[in-house]
Amino acid sequence: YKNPYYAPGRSVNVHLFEWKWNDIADECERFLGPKGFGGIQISPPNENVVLRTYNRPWWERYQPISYVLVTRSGNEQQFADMVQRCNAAGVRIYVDAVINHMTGEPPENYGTAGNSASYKDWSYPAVPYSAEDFNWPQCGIDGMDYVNNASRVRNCELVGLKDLNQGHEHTRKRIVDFMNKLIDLGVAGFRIDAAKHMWPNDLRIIYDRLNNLNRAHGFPSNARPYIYQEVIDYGGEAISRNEYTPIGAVTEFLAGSELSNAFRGNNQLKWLSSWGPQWGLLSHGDALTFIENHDNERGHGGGGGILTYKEPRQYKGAIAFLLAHPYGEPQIMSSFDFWDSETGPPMDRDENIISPSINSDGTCGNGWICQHRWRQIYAMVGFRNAAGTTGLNNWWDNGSNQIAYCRGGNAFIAFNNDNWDFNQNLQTCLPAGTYCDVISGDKVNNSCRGKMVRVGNNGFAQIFIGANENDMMLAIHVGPEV
Ligand code: LM2
Ligand code: CA
Repeated sequence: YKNPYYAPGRSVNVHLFEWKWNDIADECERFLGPKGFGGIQISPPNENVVLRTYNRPWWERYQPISYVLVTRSGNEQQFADMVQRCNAAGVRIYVDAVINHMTGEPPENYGTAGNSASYKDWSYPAVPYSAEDFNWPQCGIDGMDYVNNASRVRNCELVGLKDLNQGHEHTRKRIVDFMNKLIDLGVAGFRIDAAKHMWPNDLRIIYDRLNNLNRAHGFPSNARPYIYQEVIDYGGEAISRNEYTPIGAVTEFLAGSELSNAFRGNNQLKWLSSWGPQWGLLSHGDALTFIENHDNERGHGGGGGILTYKEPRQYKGAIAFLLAHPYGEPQIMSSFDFWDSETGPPMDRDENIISPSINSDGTCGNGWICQHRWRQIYAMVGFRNAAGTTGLNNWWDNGSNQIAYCRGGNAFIAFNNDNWDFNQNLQTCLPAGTYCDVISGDKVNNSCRGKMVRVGNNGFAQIFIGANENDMMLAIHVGPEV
């Protein structure tokens, strides 16, 4: 369950938060495929409650009404078409699976596929679920439970959301059928939402009943779905992320908090020479790493202090480090613009999600940030693919915030987070030649719009990153520039 089954030569999972299936299919063909991306995390595809009262917040999608594949992102046929086209473009799809709970206290009780539910009767007829499928007696999770009561965290309601009993066979069967339907449609795996709120043993039974990945979509035989479980664990709670690593990969929230801290200048970059498990992070094969997710970029999920697109210079630095370093299976966020923490995606008067527009410079409009289309970010996907499975070598630092390292003999990166220029003659580990820095500019028609770096016969090159440059990093690698 820990292999994302990326197509050969690809890496990096991008969360296309609240995107529509048709737009994702287009994006796979016109951008993500050509740029070497490995996969996409999509928003929950199953029917969710419609919260018109709150002006359709993004979080309505974390309140399931049924497992019918109709949401504001599209219907089942559009979903199937997306998976087909993305897999054909070499890009995998991972589903955000909301299986811990159903809806919360209603103002409204109907869903995006037109089905209704009755919260007060514990009734979700379109699944169907009734009272016996939920944990009983009803209870709520309070703050102290996280510190000292693992059973309540798992058996009581998370923010009042009706809590499913995954130990109950009928419930389990509905969940397994839902997930297997998605696997048969060609998805490569799942983000398990709120995994901390479910018993690892129940989850293991569910995972073991999942089908192998669909060979008709290009997966090898006997391939198990990639499973990354969302467990927020900064330490000090009754439930540890280590309870979940025996059954699948786990989201490593410490990666984002530590790198945000360092690239904000609150910790020297030189210490990153030991980045990975020595920092208290999960072992490499267990970790899904990221800077921010859809919760903590907007202060939900206990978030705060995490770098986001709103602080672009430090943010791009942190992402470049995450993608350049061999540790972990990295994911990046692709957001819509927001000014408060509840607002949903850009929508028209009929509450349909508005598609991102693509500007002539390749960036997005219509309220979409599309971090994955920022040159400094997609260039680092190319860097990671060029680096492949090589390790980290030739670490250099200046004793504070200027660092550099190689990935085998394929790639070299340098960072300057000091307030003076970086100007050093360094070993790049690359074959002699002239390279185009992928951070400062694309290579267009064989001409480099960014900085040129001349690597001599001994592998050394003069590396310069001015303190006032737009970006704090410089990256060069063998192979194609994209
Ligand atoms: C998650 N991971 O464990 C998701 O990443 C996170 O986005 C979800 O919360 C959460 N778990 C449940 O799937 C979001 C959002 C909450 C929101 C819930 C449900 O962060 O604020 O809660 O989705 O939509 C909302 C209200 C809350 C209310 C609740 C139930 O904000 O005040 O609680 O609905 O009505 C009374
Ligand atoms: Ca639960």
